[in-house]
Amino acid sequence: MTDTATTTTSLNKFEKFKAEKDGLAVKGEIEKFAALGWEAMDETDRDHRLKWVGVFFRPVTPGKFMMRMRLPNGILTSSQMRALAGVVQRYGDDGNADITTRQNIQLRGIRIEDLPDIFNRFHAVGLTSVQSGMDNIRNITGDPVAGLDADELYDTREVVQQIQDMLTNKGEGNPEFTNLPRKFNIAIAGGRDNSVHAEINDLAFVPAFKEGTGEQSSQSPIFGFNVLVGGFFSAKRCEAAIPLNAWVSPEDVVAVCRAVLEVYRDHGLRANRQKSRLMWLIDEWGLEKFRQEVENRLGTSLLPAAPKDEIDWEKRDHIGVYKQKQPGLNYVGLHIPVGRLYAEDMFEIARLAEVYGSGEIRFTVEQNIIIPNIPDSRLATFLTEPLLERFSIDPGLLTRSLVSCTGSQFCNFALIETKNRALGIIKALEADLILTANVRIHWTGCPNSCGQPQVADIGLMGTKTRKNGKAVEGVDIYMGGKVGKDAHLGTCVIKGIPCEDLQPFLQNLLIEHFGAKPKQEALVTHWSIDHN
Ligand code: SRM
Ligand code: SF4
Repeated sequence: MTDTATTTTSLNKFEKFKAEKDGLAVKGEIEKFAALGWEAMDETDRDHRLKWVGVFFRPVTPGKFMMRMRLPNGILTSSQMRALAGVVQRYGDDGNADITTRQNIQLRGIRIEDLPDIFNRFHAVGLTSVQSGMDNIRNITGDPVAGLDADELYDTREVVQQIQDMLTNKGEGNPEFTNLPRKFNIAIAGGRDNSVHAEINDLAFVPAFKEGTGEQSSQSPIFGFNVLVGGFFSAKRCEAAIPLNAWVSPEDVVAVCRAVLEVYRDHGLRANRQKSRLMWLIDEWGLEKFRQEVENRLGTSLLPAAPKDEIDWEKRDHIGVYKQKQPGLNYVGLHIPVGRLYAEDMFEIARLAEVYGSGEIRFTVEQNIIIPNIPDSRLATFLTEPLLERFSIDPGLLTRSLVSCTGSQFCNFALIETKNRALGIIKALEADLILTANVRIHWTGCPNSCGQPQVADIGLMGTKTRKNGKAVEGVDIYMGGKVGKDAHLGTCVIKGIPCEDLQPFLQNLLIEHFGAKPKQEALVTHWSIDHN
């Protein structure tokens, strides 16, 4: 395989349809599609190119599309939340929304005939869903408590917005970056606890101080970021990002993103989609050549990395009430079970953010919500709001850290149902066990790993297995994922546990490895990690 895209004859079907017509071209055809209806549309436009404007055909619910937004740094306003709620509301029982593992939101039940109106509504409140799927750059994550946290090293909000503006032409769509070899993930960490899972992104920036040199040598250390590259999960291979040996000042982050993306766009491997993520190019070239090409695009040398980064805290989950750096103000993290919201919840969250806070709402990569800027004087009343009975500030120790991907309810890749099953099993485990610390359990419906089982204490990856000679839904179990300081990926420790046996299996795992105690001795079973 050579550096560049392969010849037309050997193009795979995705490269072929991208070469025939750029994905973003569908932006000008939305009225036409709305008039045609989903059944009469060209299939490639419907099933693939619409993802360039964030609209996903769902084979599981044909005619009811999903829309994936872009929310830089996971931040939105109450009017934006109301606009999203209004869209979901019109679909009755089909309408709902999910907060995603990239601090983002997806809406469900969308009808193609409503798209022109939906896009107008988004435009009116400054929302965009452009370039959020297929071979584009995903939602850019930033510190969820940026600008609120007294201990933060850098407020990531502005730079995340600048990167999105550059890559998407301020949300209108940017053809420069609509034909990447594959998806691409970017994260910027601003605090000491790596709230964004920097290590699982194709490109990540982590806080690091550099000693001044030359005339600056007498000055105090200068703030900037060490750059990580090549982190990704896929069904075939999962890798943590590796250091590029580069330190960049905050003003240079946007230019470095552009340079890395240009190198990936122009040289990333395109023949085999299983090998198209950035790390495969770094493997083929070696890190030195990749770094050199980034420098060529930048038109200047990169400084070597600072000797150490500043990620030295355990990861926080931001659930509960916390003082902000602004005196007299608080941010409150609400737990949203598996990230699922309905229209009435979304309207209510918007109302609470306006009445008690400044109207701002934030999402975390754990699929939860933060409402910032609540004055001390209003906090007590806020905490009595009925919505907090469902979206708790103090959930059970397993519920608190539960994360789940979409699963078979809406995703055709799924090998198992995830969200409802995850909630049911966690509830039963919490009823049977006394826990002393939270245990991070992540569910993902297939090896694509959208639910990030490799970062969890216990990761559950959907699979098909056999029980009593019959094919049944099961999970492969991952353990050892570490987040925050010294983050590293967990690995698969046991394969093919049938979902119907999972609750006793997890119960034993929690007792043996996480200090849980059964409420009744009789509940202890003899499943263990050695079982196979
Ligand atoms: Fe994902 C494909 C859902 C985060 C790795 N992912 C999909 C699709 C679009 C498949 C499809 O068309 O049905 C899923 C849509 C299902 C649906 O209807 O909701 C889907 N991915 C999600 C979300 C919603 C999971 C969630 O419940 O939160 C997350 C949306 C994030 C966002 O707002 O953009 C989501 N996906 C991730 C992550 C986690 C992350 O970014 O931290 C990963 C692993 C990290 C990575 O990509 O390196 C991830 N998704 C994948 C992959 C494997 C990529 C690969 O290189 O092979 C696929 C399959 C693909 O792209 O072909 C995939
Ligand atoms: Fe769908 Fe698999 Fe991603 Fe879950 S992990 S959302 S099942 S592609």
